[in-house]
Amino acid sequence: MHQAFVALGSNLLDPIQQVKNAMAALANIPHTRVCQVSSLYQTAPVGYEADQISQVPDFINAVVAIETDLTPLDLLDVLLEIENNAGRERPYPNAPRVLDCDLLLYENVILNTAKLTLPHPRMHTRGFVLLPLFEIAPHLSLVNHGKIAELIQSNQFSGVNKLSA
Ligand code: PH2
Ligand code: MG
Ligand code: MG
Repeated sequence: MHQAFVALGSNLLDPIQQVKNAMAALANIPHTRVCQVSSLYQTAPVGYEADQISQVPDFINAVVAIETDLTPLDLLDVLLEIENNAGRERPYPNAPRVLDCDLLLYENVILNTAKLTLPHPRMHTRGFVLLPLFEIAPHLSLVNHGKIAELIQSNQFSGVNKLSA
């Protein structure tokens, strides 16, 4: 079995329920088991223009640790299927979404293909990924960016709030 981490995000149509449904869907992937789930976090939108941001709903984000016998690309296909089953549409880049399932890490695999980049290329900059990831894997280091604990320390991320269970 191979350890992997998946980031979940939603900012449309009952995001808390969407993320909970996605956690259940991950537990049903063949040849895969869920090891740990983070809390849910309410997070301010990241990566939008200043004039857009007031129109973008907050996200619910979480991170899940899994073990799987699937290859990274097979796992990615299943994650996209879970997004599609949730009703994911892609009308324009970064459109509000019912569900985003991003493969963050797969063991220490480094991959740069058109379909999949590992580790996820932006994860080290994103509080909405690093804070839930730190909750379930506090000792983790990223190949090119060092300890996630130090990334969190040095970035002082704001707008990431853990929801009480
Ligand atoms: N996902 C994005 C862009 N910005 N911001 C937050 N807070 N949470 C996300 O999941 C998110 C985002 C692209 O996938
Ligand atoms: Mg994403
Ligand atoms: Mg995605």
